Amino acid sequence: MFPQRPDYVSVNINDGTSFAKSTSRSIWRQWNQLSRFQRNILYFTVIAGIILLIYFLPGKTQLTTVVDESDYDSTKVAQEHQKVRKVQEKHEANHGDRGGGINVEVIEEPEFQPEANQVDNNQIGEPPQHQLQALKFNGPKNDRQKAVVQALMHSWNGYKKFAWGHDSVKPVSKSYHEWFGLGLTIVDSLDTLYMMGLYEEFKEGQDWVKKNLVFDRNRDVNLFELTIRVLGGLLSAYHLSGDKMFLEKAVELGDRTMPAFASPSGVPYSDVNLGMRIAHAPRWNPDSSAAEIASLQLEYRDLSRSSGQPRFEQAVAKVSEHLHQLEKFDGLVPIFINANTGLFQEHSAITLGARGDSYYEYLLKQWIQTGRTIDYLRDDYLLGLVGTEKHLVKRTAVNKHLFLAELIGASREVKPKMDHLTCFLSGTIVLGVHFGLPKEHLQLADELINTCWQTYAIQPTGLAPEITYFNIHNSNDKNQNDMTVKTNDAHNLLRPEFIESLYYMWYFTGNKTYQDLGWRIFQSFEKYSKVEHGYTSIGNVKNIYNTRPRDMTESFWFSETLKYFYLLFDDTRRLIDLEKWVFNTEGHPLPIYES
Ligand code: DMJ
Repeated sequence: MFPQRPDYVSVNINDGTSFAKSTSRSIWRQWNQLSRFQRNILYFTVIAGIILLIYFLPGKTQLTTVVDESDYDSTKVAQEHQKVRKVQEKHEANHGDRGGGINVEVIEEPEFQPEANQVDNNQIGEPPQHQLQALKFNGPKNDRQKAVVQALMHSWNGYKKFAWGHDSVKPVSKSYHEWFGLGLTIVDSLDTLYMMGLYEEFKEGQDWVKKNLVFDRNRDVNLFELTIRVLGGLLSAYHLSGDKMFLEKAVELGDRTMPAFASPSGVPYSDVNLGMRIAHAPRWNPDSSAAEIASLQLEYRDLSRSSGQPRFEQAVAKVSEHLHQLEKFDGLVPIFINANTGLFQEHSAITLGARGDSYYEYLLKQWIQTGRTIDYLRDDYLLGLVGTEKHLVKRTAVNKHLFLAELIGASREVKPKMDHLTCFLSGTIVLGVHFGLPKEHLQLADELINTCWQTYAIQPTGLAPEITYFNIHNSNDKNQNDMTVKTNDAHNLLRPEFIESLYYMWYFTGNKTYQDLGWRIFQSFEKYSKVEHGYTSIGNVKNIYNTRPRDMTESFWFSETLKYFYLLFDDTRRLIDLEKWVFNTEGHPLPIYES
């Protein structure tokens, strides 16, 4: 027989000691004596209490996206805006009034729906956190993305068949090209394969890196190219897949490059021998390139923070700080700098194309990578734009197309030519504006997009040449199209910069026109660059009957051009969340830290 349960709950108030002793037994006894109704009331009370607790607890327990967004809007960006305004005011006198309307409308924010769980790992000087979770991507979602994946697979298969383990495939002669001897195409492709959901192919690359990627060869390599392609590729693969092996390889590589920073000025030498662990200036020139020494910082900082070894970040931060205090030409830098003296070659050219480009790009991106906490990086970026607008922005005589000229020699003579490389700038600008920099920059971004598009559209192949010259003097002939391409500049190397900018424009505006322009270019690659075993650089964009295939697929076709196409055709626009990731100059995403 069960003892009869009382209809009430009795609470005994004892002194502390006896209560402690008998607590568990008496609670259990009392619990058994409760009626079902009384138990249900208690259940309900406890559950309601827990819900209330969760609801009213401060900060992180709320939906993170909501918290992040309100933080973002109300405080940080507003403060940054103010600071930036100050820099702007300081240099107001330098601003040119360009007139014309702004066509870019930033920023219609779509709701963020992460496809992949993204993990923050923002410790420095602390033991490395290796519990990175693998991110998951679900593959192409529409016909355009599927076409890009097909193109990637077509190239990848050619590389596998004729060049596996070598730097690049030569898809026409069915052979390979060796540059560093580091399997560049594999390392550069890893994160693209991963983002496209091509896990089998990713695994092939991962296995190769694990077993075959070694850095002990007695061979000179270019520090910048090595950093953006190999170090960036390894780090990105590490962050996406969570495989520590990639980080270990990256640390070993970082170690072997450190002699490059042992110059009297701290400005790195351009070439490093990984096997011998020695570094030197290039054989053909005593200087390093400004863009090259200023475009290592995202990778080395990330290496330090991921590995817990601060020396990598320290070495590159010193370079940035050194550059910051050098005198510039209204924020613009000459493209050569001497590693021994630490001084610019003052009479070298000024350009946002080759050897200048990513100096400006990394000022902004470093600022973003460090949670927008290092003001001088943002300020130098803004000054660079001020100088660009004052000295480099020019217009063609007939059609008034905006382009960015180069300045040559001590007299800073204007040379009306622009590299395709310069087309990266629109994307960088719109990224900066998203993070609170002055919206006025959008006009430059927009007009440059239009001009870059023209460099594609006016060619019979629909592909842009490496370099375009602009007519700035003769406005008499109303029929001339203002742009000319010299025979030696008519090649197309499958470069990414314009597609990259289209992606950023699409990401921040949601304007489908950018996708459509990209699709037209993609089709031109299909028509004029595709060969039986991949895609090749061509020597001539000006003649559809004589494109002169060059028999070369640069690894940035895999790491950037195809990746940015894929992201451009992502209708959700949030496959990679730019609040959390920043792309290095080779298209490898790295995490954004809080500071
Ligand atoms: C890439 O290696 C990088 O984008 C670099 O910043 C410039 N050149 C190529 C692509 O064109």
